[in-house]
Amino acid sequence: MNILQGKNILIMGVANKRSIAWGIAQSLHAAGARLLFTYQGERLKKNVEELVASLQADDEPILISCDVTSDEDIEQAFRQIKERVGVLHGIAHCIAFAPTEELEGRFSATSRSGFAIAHDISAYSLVAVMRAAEGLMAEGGSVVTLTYLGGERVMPNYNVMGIAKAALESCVRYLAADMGKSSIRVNAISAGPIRTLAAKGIRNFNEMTKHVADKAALGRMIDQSEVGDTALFLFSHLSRGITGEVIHVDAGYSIMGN
Ligand code: NAD
Ligand code: IMJ
Repeated sequence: MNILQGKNILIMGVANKRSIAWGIAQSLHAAGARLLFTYQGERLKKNVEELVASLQADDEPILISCDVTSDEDIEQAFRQIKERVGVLHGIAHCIAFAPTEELEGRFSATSRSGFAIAHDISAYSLVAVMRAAEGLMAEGGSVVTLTYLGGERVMPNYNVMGIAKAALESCVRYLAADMGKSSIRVNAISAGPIRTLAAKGIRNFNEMTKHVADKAALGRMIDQSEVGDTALFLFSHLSRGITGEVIHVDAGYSIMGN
C-alpha cells in the first residue's frame, strides 16, 4: 500500500536501530515515502548512514547533520533540504534531552540550566524546526512529534522531562492553530515505554515495564513498529481531519483506573 508515494518526509532523531525514529522510517519507507534524515552530529553519522543504506531506497539518501540547539544548524539543514527536494510534506520530530542528573532524585532539585536545556531541546526545537520548514511545506504538510505520559502525570524520575513534554504538547496545539491555514497539521504520539537509548540507564526500568505490561488494556508493552504505523497514518491523507492532537500508542495503559 503506497499511500505515501511522492511524499518527501524528514526524520529527525535516529541514533541507532532501536530509535523510535527508525521505527517510523521503516513504516514510511514501506509506504513509498522518500525519506530525508537529520542526525545530531558527526558521532552518529556512521550509524545513520549504515541504517539508511539497509533501506535500499531508489533515490540517493539525504543525510544532514543538525544539532537543534543551534539556529545556524537548523537554517543550513533546511537550506540543503530545499536545494535537494524543493518541497517537504512531513517531519517526524523524535528528539528529547535533559542532563542525566535531572532524571533522578527530587524534582524540586531541578537546576535552572537543566530546566532550560530540557525545554530548549525537547520542546522549543519543534517550534524552531517548524518555522524553518514552513516555507518548504508549500503543498501542505504533517508534523509528528513524540511525547510521553509523564507530561500529563507524575512519573518517577521523569522529573523535568515531564514539564518539557507538557510544554511540547502545548506547542503542538499552538503550532497547529498557527499553521492550520497553510494546511500544515501538527500532532503528537504519546508512546508507552520502549527500550531505546533514551530509556537506557533509567532506574527500575525493568520493573516499570513489567508493571506497564500487566496493567495495560492489551496486557503487553508496545514496540517501535506500532509507533511507526501510527505515524504513517498521521502522515497520510487518512488523517487529514486531525490536528493539534495527542494520540496514545500505549497498549491502553493510560485509560486504566487501576
Ligand atoms: P533515542 O535516544 O533513540 O532518540 C533520541 C534522539 O534525540 C537521538 O537520536 C538524539 O541524537 C536526539 N537528540 C538529542 N539531543 C539532540 C540535539 N541537541 N540535536 C539533535 N538531536 C538530538 O530514543 P527514543 O526513545 O527513540 O526517543 C525519541 C523520542 O521518543 C523522544 O522525544 C522521547 O522523549 C520519545 N519517547 C520515548 C519513549 C521511550 O520509552 N523510549 C516513550 C515515549 C516517548
Ligand atoms: C526517562 C527518564 C526517567 C523515566 C523514564 C524515562 N521513563 C521512560 C523514559 C519511565 C519511559 C524514556 N522517555 C519517555 C524519555 O523521554 C527519555 C528522555 C531522556 C532520556 C535521557 C537519558 C540519557 C540522558 N538524558 C536523557 N534525556 C532525556 O543523559
